[in-house]
Amino acid sequence: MSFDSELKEKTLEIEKLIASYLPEEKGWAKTVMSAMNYSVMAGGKRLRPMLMSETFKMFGGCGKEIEPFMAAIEMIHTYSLVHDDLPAMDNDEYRRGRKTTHIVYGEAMAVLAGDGLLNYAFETALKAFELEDADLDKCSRALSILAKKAGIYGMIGGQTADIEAENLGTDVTEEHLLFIHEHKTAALIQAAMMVGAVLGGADDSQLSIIEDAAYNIGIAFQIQDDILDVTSTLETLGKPVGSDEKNNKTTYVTLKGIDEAGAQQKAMSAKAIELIEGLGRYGIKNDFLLELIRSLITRIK
Ligand code: GRG
Repeated sequence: MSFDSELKEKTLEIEKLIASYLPEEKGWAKTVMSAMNYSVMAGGKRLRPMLMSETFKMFGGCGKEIEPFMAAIEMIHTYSLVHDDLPAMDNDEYRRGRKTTHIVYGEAMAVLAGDGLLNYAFETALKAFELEDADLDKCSRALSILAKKAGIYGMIGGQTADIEAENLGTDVTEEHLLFIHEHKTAALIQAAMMVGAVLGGADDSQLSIIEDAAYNIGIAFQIQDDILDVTSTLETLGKPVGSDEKNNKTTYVTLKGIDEAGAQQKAMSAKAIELIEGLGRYGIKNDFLLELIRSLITRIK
């Protein structure tokens, strides 16, 4: 099967899995559940659950405990998008080719849907502990990675630094920008791959290789996001382009120019591939995962 067909098939399977963990829309709080489901089921590449499941398989994982964690990370990712699109943050009208949650449900309900998704992510991940034969030690290590990488020492910390960097203009240094990218973007990609590795049975030194590889993937992914914000279109991306300029954001592209940003993106992707290929010495390999990382270098959305 070609990589593209396999990617399509796996994305559909992940969509189904995520849908099976979403709340039923009923009762007096039905509106928030409906806004949560609208946001999660709006599409998206499902990259984080896919990286998680492929890393899990790479380490020989085969149980069901990965599934609640896959749904949980997509819920956390989606909440971050819902909140990021709010008028108080990026104020965007389109995401994943659809109207953003606050445009459809109003601002108050979008705040609550984001909060709901973040909390429900942990309610969902905890379901892994209830599975028969669950390895509770691995599950609690995985949960702790997920919580930390999504929080103030991870994604929320990165978003804070990002918001404060707006309007600093040329005073934003490369070091500052790297902190933002590492925390806002790479942290959740690290969480995805590290949760997969821990549940799959990686030891500490292998886990640290995965953390490093995911760091490189995360920064490369963000640089490509910055490039697409300048070079793509609303139709292709499903969200507005020129958003960084609108919000006065310093990005790799404004700091280094498109060519150097592109070269750095490729170098970091190559580093990630080299680190993962290095695990081959332990007999740990997954060709689909490597192909997936390669595909991010040339992604157009
Ligand atoms: C509100 C705490 C909080 C955090 C927001 C996600 C985020 C942090 C901001 C959104 C803007 C942005 C450029 C984030 C960097 C990560 C990123 C490129 C997200 C988009 O991820 P994709 O491309 O989205 O995987 P899909 O829609 O495919 O799932």
